[in-house]
Amino acid sequence: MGAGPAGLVLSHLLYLHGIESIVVESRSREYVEERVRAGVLEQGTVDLLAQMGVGERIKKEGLVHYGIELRFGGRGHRIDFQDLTRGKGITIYAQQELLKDLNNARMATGGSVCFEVEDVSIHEIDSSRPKIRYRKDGASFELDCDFIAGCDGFHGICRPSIPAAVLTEFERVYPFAWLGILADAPPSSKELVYSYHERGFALLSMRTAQTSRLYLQCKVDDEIELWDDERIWKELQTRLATDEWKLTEGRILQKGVTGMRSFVVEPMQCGRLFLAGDSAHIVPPTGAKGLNLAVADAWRLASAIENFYAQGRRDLLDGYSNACLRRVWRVQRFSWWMTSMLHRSPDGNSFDQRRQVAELEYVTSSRAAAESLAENYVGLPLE
Ligand code: RFL
Ligand code: PHB
Repeated sequence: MGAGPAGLVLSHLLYLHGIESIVVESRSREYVEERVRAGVLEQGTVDLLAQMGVGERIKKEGLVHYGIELRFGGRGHRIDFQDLTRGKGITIYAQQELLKDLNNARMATGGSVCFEVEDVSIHEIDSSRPKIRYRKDGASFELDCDFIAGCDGFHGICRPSIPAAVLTEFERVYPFAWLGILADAPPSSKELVYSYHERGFALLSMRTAQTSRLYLQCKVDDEIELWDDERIWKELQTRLATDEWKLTEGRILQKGVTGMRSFVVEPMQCGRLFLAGDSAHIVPPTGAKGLNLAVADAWRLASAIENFYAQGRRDLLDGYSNACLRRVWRVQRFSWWMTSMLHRSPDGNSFDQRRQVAELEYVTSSRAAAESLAENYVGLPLE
């Protein structure tokens, strides 16, 4: 269920193992392939995609970075991933480009991705023959499955289809949001810049050599209409300013406000339904982890299903949730930590602000602290 990163990676991995799957998606292919979302791929994600035969365009067009900058007090401090992680890096590549690559790979190998379905529901997940029902073009369909993978994102129907008594939810909603823009302007920095400022957090990222992606901390209930282009650039200029550096402005191509939350549901499975990606967990975007975590779940689920068919083993399926959750909670911790270090909380006081600056000074001056950030940012190994 769901043709996002989790669903498409899982479906293609299953194909490579010789296992048939059908992806059911409520949106159109165009919508999924145009929606602007993530942009940072961990080294392990890039390596996995290359092994799957989906890495060609990423290798050609992706921007490989070996560090990020933390900016505060009007000065930048580089975190050197190459040095701190023995040569690892990240790749900037838009999520919607990855989805195009994955859809093309599924189509080229006879895969079945069914877009624009309606009234999707799942049934009998406790039986050995769970079912998916949906309508498309006015006709009703029922899929008889061995397994259902709930890859339908945070607002999907799979998680709510599990009896509430089975699930425990863990959640934190942050008292601020991100305003994100895509701009027709060459990136003003070679690497990502995470800036802590008294007016709030700002992030400079990019998509290509001609396109910048920038974010500003804003209020949770800020309507996008409040932010005309002039105000956005003025605020970015202020929050990212240093003495000798200049932010290049350009036409704003797209803008939107996103809320920030940390969320985990346990367990990530019930009977023959397995949740993967945002359907089971959400991280605030400050650590750039959501897509990568979705891919890690999909990889683990594919290997558990493969072991079931090839060797009759059930242990990896039974242990799926526990194995995923170990990584999920580590990534939750890192994403929460990056978020709390870099944002101005409306609930915070002067003590919190001094503590944040002390934390930033520690991370940018202690090798041990910088190593911890770098190790998590480039991504923990897929074990
Ligand atoms: P998705 O991508 O939400 O895909 C779920 C799919 O399921 C479909 N669907 C249904 N299909 C059938 N039936 C239903 N009832 C359905 N209900 C929903 C949806 O249409 C959709 O196509 O989940 P998935 O695969 O788990 O992937 C998760 C990632 O998309 C997400 O975590 C990232 O985008 C988060 N994220 C980032 N992650 C990173 O790793 N690095 C980043 O730099 C990064 N930046 C970001 C982000 C997310 C952002 N926003 C907008 C939330 C930046 C932003 C601003
Ligand atoms: C992005 O480029 O969209 C991006 C980069 C880093 C983040 C979040 C989003 O932490």
